[in-house]
Amino acid sequence: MELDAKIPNNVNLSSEPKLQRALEKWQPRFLDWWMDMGPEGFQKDDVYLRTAISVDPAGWAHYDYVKMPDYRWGIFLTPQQSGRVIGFGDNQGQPVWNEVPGEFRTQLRRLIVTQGDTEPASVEQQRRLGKTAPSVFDLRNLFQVNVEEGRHLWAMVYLLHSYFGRDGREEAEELLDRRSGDRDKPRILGAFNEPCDDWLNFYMFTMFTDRDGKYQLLALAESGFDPLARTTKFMLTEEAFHMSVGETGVGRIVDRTAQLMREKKDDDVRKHGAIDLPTIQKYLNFWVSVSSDLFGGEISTNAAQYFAAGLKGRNREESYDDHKLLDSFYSMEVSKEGRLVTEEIPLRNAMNEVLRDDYIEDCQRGVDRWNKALEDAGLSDRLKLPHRRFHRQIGIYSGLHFSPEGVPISEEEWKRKRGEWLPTDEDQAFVRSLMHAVTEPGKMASWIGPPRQGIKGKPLEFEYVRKA
Ligand code: BYC
Repeated sequence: MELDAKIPNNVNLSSEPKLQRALEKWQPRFLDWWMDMGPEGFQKDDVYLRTAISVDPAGWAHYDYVKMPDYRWGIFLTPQQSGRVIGFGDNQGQPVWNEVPGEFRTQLRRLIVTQGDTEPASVEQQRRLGKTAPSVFDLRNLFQVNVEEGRHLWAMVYLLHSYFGRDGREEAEELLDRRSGDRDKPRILGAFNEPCDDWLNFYMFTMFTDRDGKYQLLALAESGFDPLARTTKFMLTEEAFHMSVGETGVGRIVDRTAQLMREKKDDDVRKHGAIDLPTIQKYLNFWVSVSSDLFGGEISTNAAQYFAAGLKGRNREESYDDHKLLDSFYSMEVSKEGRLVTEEIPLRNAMNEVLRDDYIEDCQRGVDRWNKALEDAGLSDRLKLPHRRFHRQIGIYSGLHFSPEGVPISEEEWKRKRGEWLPTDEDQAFVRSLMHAVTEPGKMASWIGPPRQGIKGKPLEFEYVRKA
Protein backbone atom coordinates (compact mmCIF):
# COMPACT_ATOMS: atom_id res chain seq x y z
CA MET A 1 0.00 0.00 0.00
CA GLU A 2 1.24 3.50 -0.81
CA LEU A 3 -1.25 5.31 1.40
CA ASP A 4 0.79 8.43 2.08
CA ALA A 5 1.78 8.98 -1.53
CA LYS A 6 0.44 11.99 -3.42
CA ILE A 7 -1.93 9.56 -5.08
CA PRO A 8 -2.78 6.81 -2.56
CA ASN A 9 -2.70 3.43 -4.29
CA ASN A 10 -2.16 -0.29 -3.99
CA VAL A 11 -0.73 -0.68 -7.50
CA ASN A 12 2.85 0.18 -6.62
CA LEU A 13 2.66 3.40 -8.59
CA SER A 14 6.09 4.56 -7.37
CA SER A 15 7.71 1.76 -9.38
CA GLU A 16 6.35 3.29 -12.61
CA PRO A 17 7.65 6.88 -12.60
CA LYS A 18 6.34 7.71 -16.08
CA LEU A 19 2.79 6.67 -15.24
CA GLN A 20 3.04 8.35 -11.85
CA ARG A 21 4.11 11.62 -13.47
CA ALA A 22 1.26 11.47 -15.98
CA LEU A 23 -1.31 10.89 -13.24
CA GLU A 24 0.22 13.61 -11.08
CA LYS A 25 -0.23 15.94 -14.03
CA TRP A 26 -3.88 14.97 -14.33
CA GLN A 27 -4.48 15.41 -10.58
CA PRO A 28 -4.60 19.25 -10.50
CA ARG A 29 -6.97 19.24 -13.47
CA PHE A 30 -9.20 16.84 -11.55
CA LEU A 31 -9.10 19.16 -8.53
CA ASP A 32 -9.96 22.18 -10.67
CA TRP A 33 -12.91 20.24 -12.06
CA TRP A 34 -13.95 19.22 -8.52
CA MET A 35 -13.86 22.86 -7.33
CA ASP A 36 -15.83 24.01 -10.40
CA MET A 37 -18.31 21.19 -10.76
CA GLY A 38 -18.33 19.42 -7.37
CA PRO A 39 -20.64 20.18 -4.42
CA GLU A 40 -21.33 23.91 -4.48
CA GLY A 41 -20.87 25.86 -1.26
CA PHE A 42 -19.42 23.14 0.99
CA GLN A 43 -15.80 22.76 -0.04
CA LYS A 44 -14.41 24.29 3.15
CA ASP A 45 -16.57 22.32 5.58
CA ASP A 46 -15.55 19.28 7.61
CA VAL A 47 -17.50 16.23 6.47
CA TYR A 48 -17.56 12.93 8.35
CA LEU A 49 -16.47 10.70 5.47
CA ARG A 50 -15.18 7.21 4.98
CA THR A 51 -12.04 6.82 2.93
CA ALA A 52 -10.69 3.65 1.34
CA ILE A 53 -7.40 2.72 3.01
CA SER A 54 -7.16 -0.95 2.11
CA VAL A 55 -8.95 -3.42 -0.16
CA ASP A 56 -9.17 -5.92 2.66
CA PRO A 57 -12.92 -6.58 2.98
CA ALA A 58 -12.73 -6.48 6.78
CA GLY A 59 -11.22 -3.06 7.11
CA TRP A 60 -11.00 -0.96 4.00
CA ALA A 61 -13.01 1.94 5.34
CA HIS A 62 -11.70 4.64 7.63
CA TYR A 63 -14.05 7.34 9.01
CA ASP A 64 -13.03 10.88 9.93
CA TYR A 65 -13.75 14.55 9.30
CA VAL A 66 -12.32 15.60 5.95
CA LYS A 67 -12.65 18.71 3.81
CA MET A 68 -13.79 17.37 0.46
CA PRO A 69 -10.97 18.83 -1.65
CA ASP A 70 -8.55 17.03 0.72
CA TYR A 71 -10.25 13.66 0.23
CA ARG A 72 -7.65 10.96 -0.50
CA TRP A 73 -8.87 9.84 -3.91
CA GLY A 74 -6.91 6.68 -4.43
CA ILE A 75 -6.36 3.86 -6.89
CA PHE A 76 -7.37 0.50 -5.49
CA LEU A 77 -7.64 -2.84 -7.26
CA THR A 78 -8.63 -6.11 -5.60
CA PRO A 79 -5.65 -8.51 -5.39
CA GLN A 80 -4.63 -10.43 -8.48
CA GLN A 81 -5.93 -13.98 -8.48
CA SER A 82 -3.20 -16.29 -9.73
CA GLY A 83 -4.12 -18.60 -12.58
CA ARG A 84 -7.36 -16.72 -13.38
CA VAL A 85 -8.72 -17.62 -16.83
CA ILE A 86 -11.25 -15.94 -19.11
CA GLY A 87 -14.66 -17.19 -18.02
CA PHE A 88 -16.75 -16.86 -21.21
CA GLY A 89 -16.86 -16.22 -24.95
CA ASP A 90 -14.58 -17.45 -27.70
CA ASN A 91 -11.47 -17.18 -25.53
CA GLN A 92 -12.92 -19.04 -22.55
CA GLY A 93 -10.26 -20.94 -20.60
CA GLN A 94 -7.33 -18.85 -21.88
CA PRO A 95 -5.29 -16.97 -19.26
CA VAL A 96 -6.65 -13.49 -18.56
CA TRP A 97 -4.88 -10.51 -20.14
CA ASN A 98 -2.74 -8.17 -18.10
CA GLU A 99 -2.12 -5.99 -21.12
CA VAL A 100 -4.68 -4.79 -23.65
CA PRO A 101 -4.91 -7.23 -26.58
CA GLY A 102 -4.35 -5.17 -29.74
CA GLU A 103 -7.43 -6.48 -31.53
CA PHE A 104 -9.75 -5.40 -28.70
CA ARG A 105 -8.14 -2.11 -27.87
CA THR A 106 -10.84 0.13 -29.35
CA GLN A 107 -13.70 -1.78 -27.76
CA LEU A 108 -12.06 -1.90 -24.36
CA ARG A 109 -11.22 1.77 -24.41
CA ARG A 110 -14.80 2.56 -25.33
CA LEU A 111 -16.19 0.50 -22.43
CA ILE A 112 -13.82 2.18 -19.98
CA VAL A 113 -14.51 5.67 -21.29
CA THR A 114 -18.29 5.11 -21.18
CA GLN A 115 -18.08 3.84 -17.62
CA GLY A 116 -15.66 6.62 -16.62
CA ASP A 117 -17.87 9.33 -18.11
CA THR A 118 -20.80 8.50 -15.82
CA GLU A 119 -18.81 9.15 -12.65
CA PRO A 120 -18.05 12.89 -13.00
CA ALA A 121 -21.43 13.29 -14.71
CA SER A 122 -23.27 12.23 -11.56
CA VAL A 123 -21.26 14.65 -9.42
CA GLU A 124 -22.21 17.44 -11.83
CA GLN A 125 -25.88 16.46 -11.72
CA GLN A 126 -25.87 16.58 -7.92
CA ARG A 127 -23.74 19.64 -7.33
CA ARG A 128 -26.42 21.96 -5.98
CA LEU A 129 -28.33 19.47 -3.84
CA GLY A 130 -26.33 20.33 -0.71
CA LYS A 131 -28.18 23.63 -0.49
CA THR A 132 -31.52 21.92 0.13
CA ALA A 133 -30.53 18.82 2.12
CA PRO A 134 -33.41 17.51 4.27
CA SER A 135 -31.01 16.82 7.16
CA VAL A 136 -27.33 16.99 8.07
CA PHE A 137 -27.26 13.19 7.90
CA ASP A 138 -28.49 13.26 4.28
CA LEU A 139 -26.07 16.05 3.43
CA ARG A 140 -23.18 13.88 4.56
CA ASN A 141 -24.45 10.92 2.56
CA LEU A 142 -24.69 13.07 -0.57
CA PHE A 143 -21.05 14.09 -0.15
CA GLN A 144 -19.98 10.50 0.52
CA VAL A 145 -21.59 9.47 -2.75
CA ASN A 146 -19.95 12.41 -4.55
CA VAL A 147 -16.40 11.77 -3.35
CA GLU A 148 -16.73 8.08 -4.19
CA GLU A 149 -17.92 8.90 -7.71
CA GLY A 150 -14.78 11.02 -7.90
CA ARG A 151 -12.74 7.99 -6.85
CA HIS A 152 -14.46 5.87 -9.49
CA LEU A 153 -13.36 8.41 -12.06
CA TRP A 154 -9.80 7.96 -10.77
CA ALA A 155 -10.23 4.20 -11.14
CA MET A 156 -11.07 4.51 -14.85
CA VAL A 157 -8.45 7.19 -15.48
CA TYR A 158 -5.81 4.91 -13.99
CA LEU A 159 -6.75 2.23 -16.55
CA LEU A 160 -6.71 4.74 -19.41
CA HIS A 161 -3.32 6.18 -18.44
CA SER A 162 -1.79 2.88 -17.59
CA TYR A 163 -2.86 0.75 -20.56
CA PHE A 164 -3.85 3.01 -23.46
CA GLY A 165 -0.86 5.32 -23.96
CA ARG A 166 -1.40 8.70 -25.51
CA ASP A 167 -5.02 8.18 -26.59
CA GLY A 168 -5.82 7.00 -23.08
CA ARG A 169 -4.40 10.23 -21.69
CA GLU A 170 -6.45 12.23 -24.18
CA GLU A 171 -9.61 10.39 -23.17
CA ALA A 172 -8.81 11.15 -19.52
CA GLU A 173 -8.68 14.84 -20.38
CA GLU A 174 -12.00 14.65 -22.18
CA LEU A 175 -13.62 13.06 -19.16
CA LEU A 176 -13.06 16.39 -17.44
CA ASP A 177 -14.20 18.43 -20.43
CA ARG A 178 -17.67 17.02 -21.06
CA ARG A 179 -20.46 18.40 -18.88
CA SER A 180 -23.75 16.88 -17.82
CA GLY A 181 -26.64 18.44 -19.73
CA ASP A 182 -24.40 20.65 -21.87
CA ARG A 183 -25.75 21.03 -25.39
CA ASP A 184 -22.36 21.15 -27.06
CA LYS A 185 -20.36 18.67 -24.98
CA PRO A 186 -22.86 16.45 -23.15
CA ARG A 187 -22.04 13.34 -21.15
CA ILE A 188 -22.18 10.14 -23.20
CA LEU A 189 -25.25 8.34 -21.84
CA GLY A 190 -28.78 9.75 -21.65
CA ALA A 191 -29.57 9.49 -17.92
CA PHE A 192 -26.40 11.39 -17.08
CA ASN A 193 -27.65 14.49 -18.84
CA GLU A 194 -30.95 14.60 -16.96
CA PRO A 195 -31.28 17.19 -14.22
CA CYS A 196 -31.14 15.75 -10.71
CA ASP A 197 -31.96 18.93 -8.86
CA ASP A 198 -34.25 17.88 -6.03
CA TRP A 199 -33.90 15.20 -3.40
CA LEU A 200 -36.68 12.97 -4.72
CA ASN A 201 -34.73 12.87 -7.97
CA PHE A 202 -31.53 12.19 -6.03
CA TYR A 203 -32.94 9.20 -4.16
CA MET A 204 -34.52 7.79 -7.31
CA PHE A 205 -31.22 8.29 -9.13
CA THR A 206 -29.19 6.51 -6.45
CA MET A 207 -31.80 3.75 -6.26
CA PHE A 208 -32.21 3.09 -9.98
CA THR A 209 -29.34 4.70 -11.89
CA ASP A 210 -26.65 3.63 -9.46
CA ARG A 211 -28.18 0.16 -9.65
CA ASP A 212 -27.48 0.15 -13.39
CA GLY A 213 -23.94 0.97 -12.28
CA LYS A 214 -23.96 -2.12 -10.06
CA TYR A 215 -24.95 -4.41 -12.95
CA GLN A 216 -22.56 -2.83 -15.45
CA LEU A 217 -19.76 -3.19 -12.91
CA LEU A 218 -20.74 -6.80 -12.21
CA ALA A 219 -20.54 -7.52 -15.95
CA LEU A 220 -17.16 -5.77 -16.23
CA ALA A 221 -15.90 -7.58 -13.11
CA GLU A 222 -16.07 -10.74 -15.26
CA SER A 223 -13.80 -9.21 -17.89
CA GLY A 224 -10.85 -11.13 -19.30
CA PHE A 225 -8.90 -7.86 -19.10
CA ASP A 226 -7.80 -8.48 -15.54
CA PRO A 227 -7.03 -4.89 -14.42
CA LEU A 228 -10.59 -3.90 -15.40
CA ALA A 229 -12.06 -6.85 -13.51
CA ARG A 230 -10.02 -6.08 -10.40
CA THR A 231 -10.85 -2.36 -10.48
CA THR A 232 -14.59 -2.84 -10.92
CA LYS A 233 -14.72 -5.45 -8.15
CA PHE A 234 -13.48 -2.90 -5.68
CA MET A 235 -15.83 -0.20 -7.03
CA LEU A 236 -18.77 -2.49 -6.31
CA THR A 237 -18.12 -2.26 -2.58
CA GLU A 238 -18.66 1.52 -2.78
CA GLU A 239 -21.63 1.25 -5.13
CA ALA A 240 -23.54 -0.76 -2.51
CA PHE A 241 -23.61 2.27 -0.22
CA HIS A 242 -24.95 4.53 -2.99
CA MET A 243 -27.86 2.20 -3.64
CA SER A 244 -28.64 1.96 0.05
CA VAL A 245 -28.83 5.76 0.16
CA GLY A 246 -31.40 5.58 -2.64
CA GLU A 247 -33.44 2.73 -1.31
CA THR A 248 -33.62 4.02 2.26
CA GLY A 249 -34.11 7.59 1.04
CA VAL A 250 -37.20 6.72 -1.00
CA GLY A 251 -38.24 4.36 1.82
CA ARG A 252 -38.14 7.21 4.34
CA ILE A 253 -40.21 9.44 2.03
CA VAL A 254 -42.75 6.62 1.70
CA ASP A 255 -42.75 6.15 5.50
CA ARG A 256 -43.51 9.82 6.06
CA THR A 257 -46.21 9.90 3.39
CA ALA A 258 -47.84 6.76 4.80
CA GLN A 259 -47.71 8.17 8.33
CA LEU A 260 -49.50 11.35 7.23
CA MET A 261 -52.05 9.47 5.11
CA ARG A 262 -53.00 7.48 8.17
CA GLU A 263 -52.93 10.28 10.70
CA LYS A 264 -54.80 12.78 8.57
CA LYS A 265 -57.02 10.21 6.86
CA ASP A 266 -56.23 12.01 3.63
CA ASP A 267 -54.37 10.81 0.52
CA ASP A 268 -53.46 14.34 -0.44
CA VAL A 269 -50.45 14.79 1.81
CA ARG A 270 -49.21 17.72 -0.23
CA LYS A 271 -51.11 20.08 1.96
CA HIS A 272 -49.22 18.70 4.95
CA GLY A 273 -45.83 19.38 3.39
CA ALA A 274 -45.15 15.84 2.15
CA ILE A 275 -44.99 14.09 -1.22
CA ASP A 276 -48.11 12.19 -2.33
CA LEU A 277 -47.79 8.62 -3.61
CA PRO A 278 -48.86 9.44 -7.22
CA THR A 279 -45.98 11.93 -7.46
CA ILE A 280 -43.52 9.40 -6.03
CA GLN A 281 -44.82 6.90 -8.61
CA LYS A 282 -44.24 9.35 -11.48
CA TYR A 283 -40.65 10.01 -10.42
CA LEU A 284 -40.13 6.28 -10.10
CA ASN A 285 -41.48 5.75 -13.64
CA PHE A 286 -39.12 8.36 -14.99
CA TRP A 287 -35.92 7.11 -13.36
CA VAL A 288 -36.61 3.43 -14.01
CA SER A 289 -37.16 4.12 -17.70
CA VAL A 290 -34.09 6.31 -18.25
CA SER A 291 -31.99 3.89 -16.20
CA SER A 292 -33.26 0.94 -18.28
CA ASP A 293 -31.94 2.78 -21.32
CA LEU A 294 -28.45 2.60 -19.83
CA PHE A 295 -28.30 -1.10 -20.62
CA GLY A 296 -28.27 -0.30 -24.35
CA GLY A 297 -30.34 -1.81 -27.13
CA GLU A 298 -32.15 -5.13 -26.60
CA ILE A 299 -30.49 -6.50 -29.71
CA SER A 300 -26.88 -5.37 -29.88
CA THR A 301 -23.99 -6.53 -32.01
CA ASN A 302 -21.69 -4.47 -29.76
CA ALA A 303 -22.81 -6.51 -26.77
CA ALA A 304 -22.34 -9.75 -28.75
CA GLN A 305 -18.79 -8.72 -29.64
CA TYR A 306 -17.96 -7.78 -26.05
CA PHE A 307 -19.15 -11.20 -24.92
CA ALA A 308 -17.42 -13.11 -27.72
CA ALA A 309 -14.13 -11.36 -27.01
CA GLY A 310 -14.34 -11.97 -23.25
CA LEU A 311 -14.45 -8.26 -22.42
CA LYS A 312 -17.86 -8.00 -20.72
CA GLY A 313 -19.70 -10.99 -19.27
CA ARG A 314 -22.96 -11.61 -17.47
CA ASN A 315 -23.73 -10.92 -13.85
CA ARG A 316 -22.09 -13.78 -11.90
CA GLU A 317 -20.99 -15.62 -15.01
CA GLU A 318 -19.96 -18.62 -12.88
CA SER A 319 -23.62 -19.24 -12.00
CA TYR A 320 -24.30 -20.30 -15.62
CA ASP A 321 -23.42 -23.64 -17.24
CA ASP A 322 -22.91 -22.52 -20.82
CA HIS A 323 -20.31 -19.78 -21.24
CA LYS A 324 -20.05 -19.85 -25.03
CA LEU A 325 -23.71 -19.39 -26.01
CA LEU A 326 -23.16 -20.35 -29.64
CA ASP A 327 -26.55 -21.92 -30.15
CA SER A 328 -28.77 -20.42 -27.48
CA PHE A 329 -31.59 -17.99 -28.06
CA TYR A 330 -33.53 -15.37 -26.12
CA SER A 331 -37.30 -15.05 -26.66
CA MET A 332 -37.96 -11.37 -27.08
CA GLU A 333 -41.14 -9.43 -27.73
CA VAL A 334 -40.53 -7.31 -30.77
CA SER A 335 -42.92 -4.76 -32.27
CA LYS A 336 -43.98 -5.61 -35.86
CA GLU A 337 -46.48 -3.31 -37.57
CA GLY A 338 -47.91 -2.13 -34.26
CA ARG A 339 -48.20 -5.64 -32.79
CA LEU A 340 -45.90 -7.42 -30.37
CA VAL A 341 -44.56 -10.73 -31.66
CA THR A 342 -42.09 -13.07 -30.02
CA GLU A 343 -38.80 -13.57 -31.83
CA GLU A 344 -35.88 -15.82 -31.04
CA ILE A 345 -32.73 -13.70 -30.82
CA PRO A 346 -29.26 -15.32 -30.74
CA LEU A 347 -28.35 -15.04 -27.07
CA ARG A 348 -25.05 -13.28 -27.60
CA ASN A 349 -26.92 -10.44 -29.29
CA ALA A 350 -29.33 -10.25 -26.35
CA MET A 351 -26.65 -9.74 -23.68
CA ASN A 352 -27.87 -6.23 -22.78
CA GLU A 353 -31.33 -7.69 -22.22
CA VAL A 354 -30.00 -10.55 -20.08
CA LEU A 355 -28.30 -8.02 -17.81
CA ARG A 356 -31.43 -5.84 -17.80
CA ASP A 357 -33.48 -8.86 -16.63
CA ASP A 358 -31.30 -9.17 -13.53
CA TYR A 359 -31.52 -5.43 -12.96
CA ILE A 360 -35.31 -5.38 -13.14
CA GLU A 361 -35.55 -8.26 -10.68
CA ASP A 362 -33.29 -6.39 -8.27
CA CYS A 363 -35.32 -3.18 -8.65
CA GLN A 364 -38.48 -5.17 -7.93
CA ARG A 365 -37.03 -6.40 -4.64
CA GLY A 366 -36.52 -2.78 -3.56
CA VAL A 367 -40.04 -1.75 -4.59
CA ASP A 368 -41.41 -4.76 -2.67
CA ARG A 369 -39.68 -3.48 0.46
CA TRP A 370 -41.31 -0.04 0.05
CA ASN A 371 -44.67 -1.74 -0.47
CA LYS A 372 -44.15 -3.76 2.68
CA ALA A 373 -43.91 -0.46 4.57
CA LEU A 374 -47.19 0.69 2.99
CA GLU A 375 -48.78 -2.61 3.94
CA ASP A 376 -47.46 -2.37 7.50
CA ALA A 377 -48.99 1.11 7.71
CA GLY A 378 -52.35 -0.46 6.87
CA LEU A 379 -52.61 1.17 3.45
CA SER A 380 -53.78 -0.59 0.30
CA ASP A 381 -51.81 1.69 -2.11
CA ARG A 382 -48.75 0.15 -3.77
CA LEU A 383 -45.85 1.43 -5.88
CA LYS A 384 -45.15 -0.40 -9.15
CA LEU A 385 -42.21 -0.77 -11.47
CA PRO A 386 -43.15 0.39 -14.96
CA HIS A 387 -42.85 -2.19 -17.71
CA ARG A 388 -39.48 -2.32 -19.46
CA ARG A 389 -41.11 -1.00 -22.65
CA PHE A 390 -42.41 2.16 -20.98
CA HIS A 391 -40.87 5.51 -22.04
CA ARG A 392 -37.75 4.11 -23.68
CA GLN A 393 -35.38 6.22 -25.78
CA ILE A 394 -32.87 3.49 -26.67
CA GLY A 395 -33.47 0.13 -28.33
CA ILE A 396 -36.36 -1.60 -30.08
CA TYR A 397 -39.11 0.11 -28.07
CA SER A 398 -37.85 3.65 -28.59
CA GLY A 399 -40.01 5.79 -30.84
CA LEU A 400 -43.05 3.66 -29.91
CA HIS A 401 -45.53 4.29 -27.12
CA PHE A 402 -46.45 1.98 -24.28
CA SER A 403 -48.42 2.34 -21.07
CA PRO A 404 -46.64 1.66 -17.74
CA GLU A 405 -48.10 -1.86 -18.04
CA GLY A 406 -46.30 -2.30 -21.37
CA VAL A 407 -49.42 -2.20 -23.56
CA PRO A 408 -48.87 -0.55 -26.99
CA ILE A 409 -50.79 2.73 -27.27
CA SER A 410 -51.22 5.45 -29.88
CA GLU A 411 -49.28 8.68 -29.89
CA GLU A 412 -52.49 10.57 -29.06
CA GLU A 413 -53.10 8.44 -25.99
CA TRP A 414 -49.48 8.85 -24.95
CA LYS A 415 -49.79 12.62 -25.18
CA ARG A 416 -53.05 12.57 -23.23
CA LYS A 417 -51.77 10.34 -20.44
CA ARG A 418 -48.15 11.36 -20.19
CA GLY A 419 -48.84 13.75 -17.30
CA GLU A 420 -50.44 10.92 -15.30
CA TRP A 421 -47.36 8.77 -15.73
CA LEU A 422 -44.38 11.10 -15.66
CA PRO A 423 -43.67 14.18 -13.53
CA THR A 424 -45.33 17.31 -14.94
CA ASP A 425 -43.87 20.81 -14.58
CA GLU A 426 -46.37 21.35 -11.81
CA ASP A 427 -45.28 18.18 -9.95
CA GLN A 428 -41.66 19.25 -10.21
CA ALA A 429 -42.45 22.76 -9.03
CA PHE A 430 -44.29 21.28 -6.05
CA VAL A 431 -41.42 18.97 -5.11
CA ARG A 432 -38.97 21.82 -5.50
CA SER A 433 -41.13 23.99 -3.24
CA LEU A 434 -40.49 21.51 -0.41
CA MET A 435 -36.73 21.63 -0.76
CA HIS A 436 -35.27 23.71 2.08
CA ALA A 437 -32.08 22.92 3.93
CA VAL A 438 -32.52 21.58 7.44
CA THR A 439 -29.28 22.40 9.22
CA GLU A 440 -29.93 21.45 12.84
CA PRO A 441 -28.33 18.04 13.48
CA GLY A 442 -30.91 15.30 14.07
CA LYS A 443 -33.84 17.25 12.55
CA MET A 444 -35.62 16.13 9.36
CA ALA A 445 -37.55 18.00 6.66
CA SER A 446 -41.35 17.65 6.77
CA TRP A 447 -41.49 15.27 3.81
CA ILE A 448 -39.08 12.56 4.94
CA GLY A 449 -38.92 10.16 7.88
CA PRO A 450 -35.80 9.68 10.02
CA PRO A 451 -33.26 7.00 9.09
CA ARG A 452 -33.15 3.85 11.21
CA GLN A 453 -29.58 4.47 12.28
CA GLY A 454 -26.70 6.94 12.06
CA ILE A 455 -23.34 6.48 10.37
CA LYS A 456 -20.73 4.15 11.86
CA GLY A 457 -22.58 3.83 15.19
CA LYS A 458 -22.90 7.61 15.64
CA PRO A 459 -26.25 8.99 16.82
CA LEU A 460 -28.56 10.77 14.42
CA GLU A 461 -27.87 14.08 16.22
CA PHE A 462 -24.16 13.81 15.40
CA GLU A 463 -22.78 16.78 13.50
CA TYR A 464 -21.98 14.91 10.28
CA VAL A 465 -21.08 18.14 8.51
CA ARG A 466 -19.39 20.96 10.45
CA LYS A 467 -19.65 24.37 8.82
CA ALA A 468 -16.30 26.11 8.38
N1 BYC B 1 -27.63 6.87 -23.96
O1 BYC B 1 -25.43 -1.66 -29.17
P1 BYC B 1 -26.09 -0.63 -28.32
C1 BYC B 1 -22.72 4.03 -13.39
C2 BYC B 1 -25.46 4.10 -27.71
S1 BYC B 1 -23.84 3.62 -14.60
C3 BYC B 1 -27.00 7.29 -25.07
O2 BYC B 1 -27.53 -0.68 -28.15
P2 BYC B 1 -24.10 -1.05 -26.42
C4 BYC B 1 -23.08 5.12 -12.46
C5 BYC B 1 -24.25 3.20 -27.76
O3 BYC B 1 -23.14 3.84 -27.16
C6 BYC B 1 -23.04 2.36 -15.55
N2 BYC B 1 -26.47 6.45 -25.99
O4 BYC B 1 -25.51 -0.62 -26.88
C7 BYC B 1 -24.38 5.25 -11.99
C8 BYC B 1 -24.10 2.96 -29.24
O5 BYC B 1 -23.49 4.11 -29.82
P3 BYC B 1 -22.74 4.05 -31.24
C9 BYC B 1 -22.20 2.87 -16.67
C10 BYC B 1 -26.57 5.11 -25.76
O6 BYC B 1 -23.02 -0.63 -27.30
C11 BYC B 1 -24.71 6.30 -11.17
C12 BYC B 1 -25.54 2.90 -29.72
O7 BYC B 1 -26.31 3.60 -28.73
N3 BYC B 1 -21.45 1.79 -17.22
O8 BYC B 1 -21.70 3.47 -13.30
O9 BYC B 1 -24.24 -2.47 -26.05
C13 BYC B 1 -23.73 7.22 -10.77
C14 BYC B 1 -26.04 1.49 -29.88
O10 BYC B 1 -25.64 0.80 -28.77
C15 BYC B 1 -27.22 4.60 -24.62
C16 BYC B 1 -21.44 1.45 -18.49
O11 BYC B 1 -22.10 2.05 -19.26
C17 BYC B 1 -27.77 5.55 -23.69
N4 BYC B 1 -28.41 5.17 -22.59
O12 BYC B 1 -23.97 -0.07 -25.17
C18 BYC B 1 -22.44 7.07 -11.24
C19 BYC B 1 -20.56 0.29 -18.87
N5 BYC B 1 -27.18 3.26 -24.68
O13 BYC B 1 -21.73 2.95 -31.17
C20 BYC B 1 -22.11 6.02 -12.07
C21 BYC B 1 -19.82 0.46 -20.13
C22 BYC B 1 -26.54 2.92 -25.81
O14 BYC B 1 -23.79 3.77 -32.23
N6 BYC B 1 -20.68 0.58 -21.28
N7 BYC B 1 -26.16 4.04 -26.45
O15 BYC B 1 -22.11 5.41 -31.33
C23 BYC B 1 -21.32 -0.44 -21.89
O16 BYC B 1 -21.23 -1.56 -21.45
C24 BYC B 1 -22.12 -0.17 -23.11
O17 BYC B 1 -21.52 0.86 -23.77
C25 BYC B 1 -23.62 0.14 -22.82
C26 BYC B 1 -24.53 -0.22 -23.98
C27 BYC B 1 -24.15 -0.66 -21.66
C28 BYC B 1 -23.78 1.62 -22.50
